[in-house]
Amino acid sequence: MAESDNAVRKNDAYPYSSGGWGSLKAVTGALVHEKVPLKASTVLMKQNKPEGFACVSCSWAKPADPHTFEFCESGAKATAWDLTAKRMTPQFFELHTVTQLCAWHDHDLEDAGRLTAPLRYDAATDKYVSVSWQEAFEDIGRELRALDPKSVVFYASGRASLETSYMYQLFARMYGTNNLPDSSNMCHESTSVGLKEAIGVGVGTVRLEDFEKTDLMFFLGQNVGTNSPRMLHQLQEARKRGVPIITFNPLREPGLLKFANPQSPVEMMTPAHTLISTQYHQLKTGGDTAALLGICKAVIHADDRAKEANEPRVLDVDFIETHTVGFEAFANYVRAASWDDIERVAGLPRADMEAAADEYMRANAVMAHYGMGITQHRQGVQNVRMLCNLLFLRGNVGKPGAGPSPVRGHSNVQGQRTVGITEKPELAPLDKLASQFGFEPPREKGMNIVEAFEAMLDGKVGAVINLGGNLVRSVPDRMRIEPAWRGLKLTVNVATKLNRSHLVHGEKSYILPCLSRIEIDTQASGAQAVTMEDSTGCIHGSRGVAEPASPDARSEPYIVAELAKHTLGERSTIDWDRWRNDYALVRDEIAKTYPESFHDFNERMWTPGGFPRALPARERKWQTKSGKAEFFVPETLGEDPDMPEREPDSLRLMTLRSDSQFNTTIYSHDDRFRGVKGDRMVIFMCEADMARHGLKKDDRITLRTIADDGFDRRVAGLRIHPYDIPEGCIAGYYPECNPLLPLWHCAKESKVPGAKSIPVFIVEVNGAPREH
Ligand SMILES: Nc1nc2c(c(=O)[nH]1)N[C@H]1C(S)=C(S)[C@@H](COP(=O)(O)OP(=O)(O)OC[C@H]3O[C@@H](n4cnc5c(=O)[nH]c(N)nc54)[C@H](O)[C@@H]3O)O[C@H]1N2
Ligand SMILES: Nc1nc2c(c(=O)[nH]1)N[C@H]1C(S)=C(S)[C@@H](COP(=O)(O)OP(=O)(O)OC[C@H]3O[C@@H](n4cnc5c(=O)[nH]c(N)nc54)[C@H](O)[C@@H]3O)O[C@H]1N2
Ligand SMILES: [Mo]
Repeated sequence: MAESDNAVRKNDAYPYSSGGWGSLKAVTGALVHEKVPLKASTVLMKQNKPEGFACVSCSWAKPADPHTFEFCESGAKATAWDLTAKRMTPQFFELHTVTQLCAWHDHDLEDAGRLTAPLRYDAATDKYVSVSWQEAFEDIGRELRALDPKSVVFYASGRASLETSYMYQLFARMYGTNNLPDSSNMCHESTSVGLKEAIGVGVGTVRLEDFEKTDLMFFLGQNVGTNSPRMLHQLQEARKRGVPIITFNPLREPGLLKFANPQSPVEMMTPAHTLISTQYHQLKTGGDTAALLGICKAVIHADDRAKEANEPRVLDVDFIETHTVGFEAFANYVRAASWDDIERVAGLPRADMEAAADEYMRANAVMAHYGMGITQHRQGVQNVRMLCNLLFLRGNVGKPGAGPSPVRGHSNVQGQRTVGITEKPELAPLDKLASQFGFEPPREKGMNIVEAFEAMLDGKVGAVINLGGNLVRSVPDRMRIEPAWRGLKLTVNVATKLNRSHLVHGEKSYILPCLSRIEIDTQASGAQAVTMEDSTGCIHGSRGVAEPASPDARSEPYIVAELAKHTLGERSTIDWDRWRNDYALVRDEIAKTYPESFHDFNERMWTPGGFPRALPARERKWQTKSGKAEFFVPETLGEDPDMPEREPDSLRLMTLRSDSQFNTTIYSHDDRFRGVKGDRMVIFMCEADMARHGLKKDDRITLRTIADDGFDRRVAGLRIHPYDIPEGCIAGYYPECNPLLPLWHCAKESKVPGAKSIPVFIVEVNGAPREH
């Protein structure tokens, strides 16, 4: 298919391409709004630089030879949000009861500024009151000792450093539980499960140098312009070499169409834009398995013909024979699959999938980038396996310029798993930890997020310790979760800013204010640095550069060490004070636990571009069950089992991010890329569906989830915003739409909530009921 047909169309009337002047204006606006002193804005120059600090926004790779401004609009907003001059002091809490604060918007809560001192909930006054660190640690330790460790959940929200994370998992395990869910459970867990089964490592295999060697990139269900904008640098370089980019996304996302680089004077001065996607396929949400199957079908068909005609083979036969198992079963399944079914489920014409296959067959090295559009489905793991099937057909794993590339979320979410934050005992080196620290770690499986909240609904959870995060807002089924959360005995929140989860507190509740990693962290042995792992498996040092928000805030390693010390007491052989005083000692222990990836950790942590962790699949060593890369026969074409296909009025709701939020942190109510201003209660719908449902722009509707479990899940006041999106699919914002997402509507293998395909009906329009 010709480029112009399915790439950028002449009438793509989007107000902005990603980057460009709009982006620079937004950065300046964010700094001014936060009253960040001009001096502090020079902090941005140290963002993602060797010897500087690792951005607190996304986890994209940090190059060895960074651009002068190695930050993006999203990263600058996140930095400004942390460096804000606004403060939430104990005096603030004297003026407001928790009940009053519950009426505040999420944006306003965080916008009130950084937390400055430890706080404890006081039921008599319904206020958070000041408490000393010593008192807080002692009381939390006492409470935890009185609870059954199996009823305590240790959540981690993907941002905390490798040092903090390693200490945190040791603390939980010495205390007696593997209940270590992290944000990955709602995010790329489908990757951790799917890639592990397929190629033997649960993470992507591409590195930055691969972008210089690739011939083709797929982009599935990831919104690069908003959620990992620094990656646009690599995409743009590749596009300049003529590398095609084939995108599969139901929405026409401006950030995936064209790019003006705010750091290139030429592109800023002229209307020239680089085209990002050379093919743009607007499949139905949940249609990825079918679309990928269609591409595989075209490729296998071409190979069958080549074989018959004695022409050069299309498949990488050598790779398939030497390195894989399960090819024949997969190929037979693909040959038997009907194009009619594929087209129906993918919502794409056969010609689109053939056009993608044609490019794929021409390319020698192919990468596949993907995000939440793939993983957050009932069939999320299957989607990941299908992507691997496609890559295996032409040997696109473990060679330069090729491989699966899950674009991870939080800045250290991948690293937290690497150093033992996992509820799955088989993924943590328990024997090693046992001998290194002289204790008997629990061996039974801990709870992931969905399991933890199911247990909470059953009254089986006593306490939740939150190392960051805002679970009351980020998990599914908010209306059921909030009352259950209120029933907890203890909630402990290590946080930079106030959020809803702190207000929906347990019987006892603490807020422990921590430093942001942008800030200078001084301990007894001097200034400290920490480390993180980026999306490409490279590990970087990060040193804070700004003055701490408050002399009374503490670093995350400090807080975790004190919590462990006060909870474990004599039971722990670890000298937590020494670790708290000098993080280099923690890195030495990480190196002992994981020598393959972390040997000489302290010496290597400042390697420009980071040092790579071990990734056997990159060398075509497959740590899978069979010892080979594993093809997979899909169970279904990808249909969501909860989606009533035959209900004419049902809609599939995907919940996604605007360009002015970082997860539950809402920077503003605008979505510059999608042309939305001042409102997040929005539903994106195509004109055909608007006509079918008799709706006009700006009508307000109420959505209700289709489920027969006896719960009435609805969200009202959603404003119709016409958008280029396939029929039957609608989109709204996360977390506003989370009350619609049932807890059980998740991938069965990974338990990632199906946030991209919620079956819903319209039950009200402008206040008037509709029959269903
Ligand atoms: N500025 C900013 N950066 C962030 C974040 C943030 O909130 N703000 N969050 C961070 C985190 S934790 C994460 S996990 C990542 C998330 O980054 P993404 O993976 O980009 O997540 P989403 O914004 O949820 O949107 C996913 C995209 O998937 C598309 N999509 C929806 N359903 C389907 C489908 O069925 N198939 C396909 N092919 N596409 C689909 C949507 O149209 C959207 O473009 O970003 C990280 N970076
Ligand atoms: N419907 C729907 N639901 C989703 C998603 C979706 O796409 N749709 N996406 C899911 C995904 S991918 C994710 S990752 C989760 C995220 O879910 P969470 O991890 O629960 O949420 P965050 O919004 O990242 O957490 C924000 C809070 O972290 C605290 N914080 C910020 N910086 C720091 C720091 O440096 N240290 C500490 N200790 N605390 C800090 C602040 O108090 C802030 O309020 O949500 C998931 N939920
Ligand atoms: Mo995420």
